[in-house]
This record gives sequence, structure tokens and C-alpha cells, in this order.
Amino acid sequence: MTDRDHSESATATCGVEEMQTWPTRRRAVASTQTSPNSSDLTQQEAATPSQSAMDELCINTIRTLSMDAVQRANSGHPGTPMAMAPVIYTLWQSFLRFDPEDPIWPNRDRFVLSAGHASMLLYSMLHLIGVKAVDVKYERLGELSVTLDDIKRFRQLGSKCTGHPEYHLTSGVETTTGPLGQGCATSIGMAIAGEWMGNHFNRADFTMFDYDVYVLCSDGDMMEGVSSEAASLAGHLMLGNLCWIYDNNRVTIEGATALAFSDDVAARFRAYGWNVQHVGDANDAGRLTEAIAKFRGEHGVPTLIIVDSHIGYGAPHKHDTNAAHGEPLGEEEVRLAKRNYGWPEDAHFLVPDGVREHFRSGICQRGEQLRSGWQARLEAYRSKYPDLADQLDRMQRRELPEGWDVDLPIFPTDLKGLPTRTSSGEVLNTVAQRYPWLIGGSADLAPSTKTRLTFEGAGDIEPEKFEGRNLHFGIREHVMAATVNGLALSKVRAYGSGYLIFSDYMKPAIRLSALMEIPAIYIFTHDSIGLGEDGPTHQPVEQLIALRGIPGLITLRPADANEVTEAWRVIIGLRHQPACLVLTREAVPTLDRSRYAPASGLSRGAYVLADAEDKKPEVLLIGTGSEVALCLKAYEELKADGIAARVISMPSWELFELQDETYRDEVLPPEIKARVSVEEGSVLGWDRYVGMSGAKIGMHTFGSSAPLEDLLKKFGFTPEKVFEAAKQQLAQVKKMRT
Ligand SMILES: Cc1ncc(C[n+]2csc(CCOP(=O)(O)OP(=O)(O)O)c2C)c(N)n1
Repeated sequence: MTDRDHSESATATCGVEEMQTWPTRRRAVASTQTSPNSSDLTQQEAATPSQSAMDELCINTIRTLSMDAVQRANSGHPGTPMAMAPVIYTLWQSFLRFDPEDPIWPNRDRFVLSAGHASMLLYSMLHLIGVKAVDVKYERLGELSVTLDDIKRFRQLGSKCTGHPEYHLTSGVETTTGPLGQGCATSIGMAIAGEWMGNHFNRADFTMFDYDVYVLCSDGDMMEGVSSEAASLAGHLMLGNLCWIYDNNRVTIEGATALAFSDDVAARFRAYGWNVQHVGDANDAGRLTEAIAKFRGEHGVPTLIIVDSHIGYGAPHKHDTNAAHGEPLGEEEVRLAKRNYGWPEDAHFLVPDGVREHFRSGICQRGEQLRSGWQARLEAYRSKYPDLADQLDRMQRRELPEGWDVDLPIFPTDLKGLPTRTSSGEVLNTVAQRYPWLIGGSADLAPSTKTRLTFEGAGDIEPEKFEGRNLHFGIREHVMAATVNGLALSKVRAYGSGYLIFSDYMKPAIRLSALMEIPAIYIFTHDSIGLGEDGPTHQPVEQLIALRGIPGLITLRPADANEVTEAWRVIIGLRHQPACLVLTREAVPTLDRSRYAPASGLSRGAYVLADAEDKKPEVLLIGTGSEVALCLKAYEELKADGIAARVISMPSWELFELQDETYRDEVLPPEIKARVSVEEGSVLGWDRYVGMSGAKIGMHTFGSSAPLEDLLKKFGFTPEKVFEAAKQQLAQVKKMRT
């Protein structure tokens, strides 16, 4: 329900007149201006302030900490924290169900700062409410997550206050944000996870999950396409636990949003099926409270609260301008802004006495009560529902169910074979039956990516029906990847699937999975020109190397069905790394493992599949995925020709790089210089394994639209071509020696 239309409000509240009222605004710490000793004075102030004066004191503490940090760093964004301090204050102090003592308490409300550039807003809050640090083993360390020293060292090496919030570094940061739109998109996964876990774990007598997800987003978030996909999906799924608060300050880096943005945001979101509310002034605590309370009472649809604000609020020369955006205010402007807030102008990083105590009696006390109540409930739940409680515990620690891998498929030798997407579908369905919190879906391609869970009970996740295991993202790859992140951040194990070519649409979120060190799973099929007639728009060339370029991401391109099984074994075991599984559309033979090395070699990234009889090969043939079978054919032909070759299956560069040098040298003996790599993708990077003089059979152009056999001939993926390249390599090496 909207009070006013977005565009209507824009004219109603955008006046400078309002800004001119600062100097006469009530001053929470007015008397401190006259004293040289701010600390003493603030103690006096803290003893007496009225409730609203204390609110303002807290709000101005958030503002000034943010301004001081940006000023000292001489870099960062002060304007939005100054404007949105009242909003974050009201939300956290009066509503957020969050216990700073345990920032990973599973049923906490989530807060996502999608406008990650306003990071000081979040760090100020994390510091003031005393959020405690948690380590990678999910153990509480007892120390502050964000110290005042971290704030003073904002954006400096080793500070918890990085330029943009980073999930893996700073406890209390729910997701890494910075690329605008991603926070909004990730929140969809968090909200789905909340609904899904509620359905999975709650019982009539036990509510274990009912958390809400709040997002603070900005004009930039609203402009980015990914947030539109996200809003559309959230509206469709009727995510009533999701509330985005839009900082409608109408300013971005280049100037007024009017330069490039004239959407009626409220109308857009109403059309998506959201409940839209409007707060005409970010400083109107009453109206804000009302709006959030209304969201809390709302069921069945997501909420957007549009809040009109003034960027750089309080800075006399920079408010409402892009100058308050991406640079420090300057010493003098900081001073003037502090004067407007009634703040001691010479004080820096001041936390007046009473502020921390006030937070303690608000969010901290409420959070502690809720969390300890939940913990007690969990103990009772454990006695009544031990299996579910066991699942809940394991999930939270990213542990696996006992025996999850007991019946992983072993595929019989089969010359004709099957597409790796098909064997993957079989393995995934086997794993998922023993892994109840593994869920996922596709961007409308599940029949093709073979990712649908088909066993009994694996239903669909639909609006108001969250107990299933199959998500339907619609044709929304951007938000699919971010949703997988949101689910993984909520400890639901999740996968998203599509064609490898569309990994380009998902790359920003995949990159964040790796940066956040979370075990998101991406399944990509149609992995090469091998997909045939669909042609170059659908044939990936540079995608694989682009994914391999993401630090921390594990890519796997298995060669046959049994390598697929082993790939899933690796992927499922990952706790802090995302993975991309890259699969074929076309059939590949299931290799005879009595003749060739076992598929378990996959776990080492590369392994010797077929070797020279005396293990002293003259030439190395290195292939991945569908090209491994091709290498084997060439190997047999070379053998018949009296040439000792070795075939190396190399499904994962990243896993191979994790092996020690001895193993790597065993597989790729440095003294053997005759080398050929074969991969139906860009040759970029293969010189790492074949050397500068090695042969690289791969793609140098886009593909073509034609039947598979014609494409393989045209682009040189034939046994003859590999055979020829090997012979040339041998001749070249011989020549170099003589
Ligand atoms: C995807 C993406 N593109 C560009 C940027 C660079 N950037 C950082 S902040 C910003 C402008 C943001 O303006 P707005 O969203 O209105 O934030 P506010 O000015 O309200 O702080 C831009 C373009 C980014 N962080 N992410």
C-alpha cells in the first residue's frame, strides 16, 4: 500500500528550504560546543538527555564516525551515511532481531547494505552495538568485530573496515556488496532460505525460522538490471519476509539522477507485486517506525519503503550534491556539518557516553533475549525432533549428512556413452536424496541442464509453497546466481544451472561467491561448439578461461560419467569455495577404467589416464571434458605408429595447482617438451601446461552453426589433427636437440 506516489514525493520533499533549517534544529549535545573537553561534557549530556535527544545523539554518532573515517582515509563515501543514519538507527535499534554477541545466530534478521559504498554506515553500527567476531570455524572469539581503531583505519591494510563490506572478513556483514544491485539480488536468496528453512524445520509447536531480510539500497541499485530481475522474482514468489529500503536521494556520481533515470519506482514495484510505502523524510523517525512496523505486519508480499533523503545531510555546501558522494567532505565542511549537528567541532571519532549503553538497552537486549529464547527452544526441539535438529546443526557448520555418498553411481564402460549433463543429473539426484538441504534450479533450462530433482518428495518451490527442492528462476540468470549466493550465505546448499555461454550473465555473482568464500554451485552445460546447430551465439569460447581466471573458484570439466561422479564428490565436499561444473550436451564414451586409470584421479585436478608402456612417454596429450576421448583415439594411433604417448585428463586446473610439485611433475614431467593440449575453448592460458612451444588445439574464433561432425572437422578436433600435432611436436623437439 502506498501513501503517495514516488514521483509526487520527489517534488514534495526535494526543497532546499528544508535543508536551511539545520542551524535551528535541536542539538543533542549543544553544550559540548563550548567545552575543550568533549569527553567530560558528553558524560554530562548522557546523564540527562530525553529519549529523542538520545536518539539524535546516537544518529549523530553514526554520522560523525562515518565522516571522520572517510576524512581520515581521504577516501570513501560520506554522504549516504550522513543521510541514512536515522534510517539504520531506527531499523536496528527498534526492529532488527540481531544479537551482537552472536552475529551468526541462525534465526537473526538479515541486514544487507546493497549500497556497499556507504560502508561506514554499517561499520559504525557494528561498532556501536558491539558486534563480536566469529572465526571461519564459526567460533565466537569474544573480541569486537569492528574496533574504533578499525574505523580510524578505514580502507587501510588489515582494517576490518574495508572500502566495501566484505562478508569473509568482517563479522556482522551478511554479504559482500559494492557492485550495485548485487546486494538486492542476494537478498532474494536469503529470503527464500528463510521461507524454505521455516517450512523444513518449523513444527506446529516450534518456530525455528521466521527471520526477515532488510536491504538498504540506493538509486544505483534501482538502476541496475539485476535488481529488476530480483524484484520480479521476489514479487512472483511473494516473499513477505523481504523489505527493501530505498534511499531516494536522487544523486549519483555524475550528478542528479535526472540525468539518466526517470522511472516511477513505486509504480514499477507495485507492478512487480510489492507493497510500496513512502517516507517523505529520512529524519522522520515516527513515519519510518510506522513503515517498518507495517512491513512487519505484512504477509505474503515483499515491501519497498521509499525514503526521501538528502545526501550529505548537514554539510552546508555539499548536501544534495554529488560532491558528498565519492570523496571526503574536507576538514572545513566536516567541521560545519558537525556544527549543524550540534556536535563538538574538534572532536574526532567521538562516541559520547551513553550511546553504547543506549544501544545495549535496545537492539542488544532484545537480540540477546530472542537469541537465548531460540537457543532454549532448540534444545527442546532437539529432544523432540533429533533428526531435524541434527540437520540444523550440520547445516550451520556446513557439514554434510552422514553417508551422503554411499550410493554414488558407478557407470559401466560404454563406447557410445552419454552426455556428461545426463550423468550429472543422475549423480545430483542420488546426492540430493541423502542431502536434504541441497536445493537448486535453473533459469528455465532444467530439462536441458538435467538439474531437476525428480525423486519422490522433491517438489517445486512456488509462491507460498516453499517445501520443495526445485527452484524456478525463470529466465533470470543474473539473479539466479546472486540467489544461489544468498542461499549459500544462509547455509542452504544451493545450485543454479544454465548454459555455459550464459555464465557471462552470472559472472558478477560468481565472482562474489569466490570473494566471499562460500560453497555456491554452478552447473553449466552445452559447454563447447559440441552443442552443434545453435551456433556461435550459444557456443562458449572464452567462458571457461574467464571462469578459471576467478581466484578461488574451482572449475571442473569432467571427461566421462565416472569423472562426473568424482566431480560431484569434490564439489559437495567444498565448504568455503564455489565450484562450476562444466558439462557436455553431446554424448561422450564412458571409459573402460580397467584399461585406463580410475576416475578418482579427478580429485587431483589432472591425472595420467593412459601411459606409455614403460611410463616413459615421448609426447604428452592433455585434454579436458569431451576432448579426452579424442586424445585417447590419437594415443592409440600414435601407439600403432610406434610412438609412446601419455594422455592426461585435466578436469580442473585449480585442483591441479593445489597439488605438490612432485605430483605435478609426475603427471607433467618437465623434461618432456613435446606437448599437445586439446580443448574446445579459447587456447588462452594453455601455454602454462604445454609451454611456449607446445601445440594448443582449441578455438581461435567464434564457432559456427552446423551439425557437430562438421564443426569438429572445421575447427580441427579430430584424432588425425591431434596425431599430426603430436608428430610435429616430436619433430620440433628433435630439431631443437640437434
Ligand atoms: C555495478 C556498479 N557500477 C558502478 C559502481 C560505481 N559506483 C559506486 S557508487 C555509484 C553511484 C551510486 O549512486 P547511488 O546509488 O545513488 O548512491 P548514493 O549516491 O545514494 O550513495 C557508482 C556508479 C558500482 N559500485 N557498481
